Amino acid sequence: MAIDYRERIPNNVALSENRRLQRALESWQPNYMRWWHGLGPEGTQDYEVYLRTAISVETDGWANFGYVKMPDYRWGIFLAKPQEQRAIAFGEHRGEPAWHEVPGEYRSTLRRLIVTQGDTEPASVEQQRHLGDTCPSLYDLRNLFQINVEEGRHLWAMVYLLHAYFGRDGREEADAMLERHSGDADRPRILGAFNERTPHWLSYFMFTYFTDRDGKYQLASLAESSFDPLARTCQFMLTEEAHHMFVGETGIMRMVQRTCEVMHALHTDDPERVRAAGAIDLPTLQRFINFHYSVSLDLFGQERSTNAATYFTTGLKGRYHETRIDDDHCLVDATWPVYLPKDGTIVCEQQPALLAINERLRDDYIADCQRGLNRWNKVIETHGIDFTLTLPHRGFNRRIGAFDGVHVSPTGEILSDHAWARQWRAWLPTDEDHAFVASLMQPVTAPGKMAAWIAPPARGIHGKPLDYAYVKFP
Ligand code: BYC
Ligand code: FE
Ligand code: FE
Repeated sequence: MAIDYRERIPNNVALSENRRLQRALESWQPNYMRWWHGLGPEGTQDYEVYLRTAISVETDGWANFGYVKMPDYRWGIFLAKPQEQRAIAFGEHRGEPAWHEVPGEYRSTLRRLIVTQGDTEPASVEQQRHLGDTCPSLYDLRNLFQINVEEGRHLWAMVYLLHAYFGRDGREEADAMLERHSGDADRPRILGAFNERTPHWLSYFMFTYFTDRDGKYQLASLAESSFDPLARTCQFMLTEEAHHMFVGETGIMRMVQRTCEVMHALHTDDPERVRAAGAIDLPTLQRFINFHYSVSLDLFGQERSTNAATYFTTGLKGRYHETRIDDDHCLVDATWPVYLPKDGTIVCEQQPALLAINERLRDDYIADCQRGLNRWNKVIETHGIDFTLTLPHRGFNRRIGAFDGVHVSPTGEILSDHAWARQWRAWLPTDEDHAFVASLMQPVTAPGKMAAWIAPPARGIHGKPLDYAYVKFP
C-alpha cells in the first residue's frame, strides 16, 4: 500500500498497471492545474508553505512535513488498505461480499452520490480563495493552505472513482467538476452551503467547524458503502477531515478566548465596548454560529427522504458507524423520531426509520456540534462571564426539508412573517456585523505575531514553535 511518488500522479492503486486510466487521469490533470491557478488560493503560486503530505495510508506513517509551493503539491490517489473479504453490513445485500465493480442497476445513483460529494471539495477552495490576503497569523495562513490542498485532493479522490468505474459519463462528470463554480449564477455548485460566501476568517472558522463536519458525517456514511473503492477512499479522506475540524474548533475557541480577555479587562459585557477594543463580541459570534450551523443542517437533506431510504436499502450509503449499531441493519419495521412543523408548533413524530436516514445522521451531527460549544462555554465560564453559546433549534433558518418556508426562532417557536421580520437581526449576521468583522481583517504576516481579535493557539504545528515561518513569501 506504499504511495508511489515517482509517478506523475502519486497513488497506491497501481495506476501504472492500467495505462488507459492513467492516461485519462493525466489528461484531466492539466485542467485541474488550470482550475487551481484560476480559482485556487489567490496570488499564492510562489509562497513556500510548511505542508504535510501523505507518505503512506498507515496510521503511523501518515505525514511528511516540509516546504512546498502549492502548485507543486503532490495531489494523488490514496485509498485505505482493503479489508480482507469485507462483507456488506446493511440493506438488502447484507452479508454478501462487498463490490469491487459498480453493479449496473446502481450505476447512476452511485455516480450521483460521488458527484455530489466531489463537487463540494473544489467549491470550498473557491469559497476560501481570498482569505490569504487577510490572515491573522502565519500559523493560520498555513492551516488554510493545508486545508485547501487537501480539499483539492478530495476532488482527486472522487475524480479517480469517476474515471476508473464510470466510463465516459464518469469522465464527463469529472470535467464538469471544474466547470461549476461556487456562487456562479449559471453553473453553481450543487449544494446550498457551497454557494455561500466565506468572506472573512470568522466565516471560515465557522465553515470549517460546521460545514467540514458535515463532510465528516457524509464521508463516514459513504465509508460504509458496499462499493468498496468508495468506502476505502472515504476512510482515508476522513483522516484528513479531522484536521479541518480541529482548525474550526480551535479557531472559534481562540476568538472566544480573546473576547473574554477583553471583557474581563474592561469589566464589560457591552458588545459595543468589546468591538471598540478590537474583539468580536459574543452575541456576534452567536449569530455566526446560528448561520453556519443552519446552512450546514440543510446539507443532510430532507427529514423524510425516499432517496436516502434507497441509498440505504441498496447498500450504497450506510449510517454513521453502521457496524457499531445494534439492530437488524435493514430497518424494515424500525422507527425514528423526527421533528416536523405541524399546525403552528413543532412536533416529534415516530417515522419509518428507513425514510428518516438523513434525519438520523443529522441527529448524530447535532450531538457532535454541541461538544464544541461545551468547550467554548467552558472558556467563557472560566472568565466568570455569564453568557452561553447555544445551537439554535434545528428548524431555524432552514431552506431544505420540512422547515423550508417556516420561520422558526432559535428556541423553536414558529413565528409569523411579521415577528420574524422584527427579530431576525438579533439572530443572523447582519450587513453591519459583516462590515465590522471585515474591518478587523488586517493581514498579520510577521512570524509569531497574531491579530488582536484572536488568541494565539496553544501550540505550533508538528512541534515547531509559534514564531516559526510557516509560510515564506517570495
Ligand atoms: N442543497 O431526498 P433528499 C464536504 C436536494 S460536505 C441543494 O433529502 P438526498 C465538505 C437533493 O439533491 C459533504 N439541494 O436528498 C465540507 C434532492 O434533489 P432531487 C458532502 C439539496 O439525496 C467542507 C432533493 O433535494 N457530501 O464533504 O437524500 C469542505 C431531495 O432531497 C440539498 C455529501 O453530500 C442542499 N443542501 O440527500 C469541503 C454526500 N439537500 O433528487 C467538503 C453525498 C438536498 O430532488 N450526497 N437537496 O433533484 C448525499 O448523500 C445526498 O445527496 C444529500 C441529500 C445528503 C446531500
Ligand atoms: Fe473534503
Ligand atoms: Fe474538509
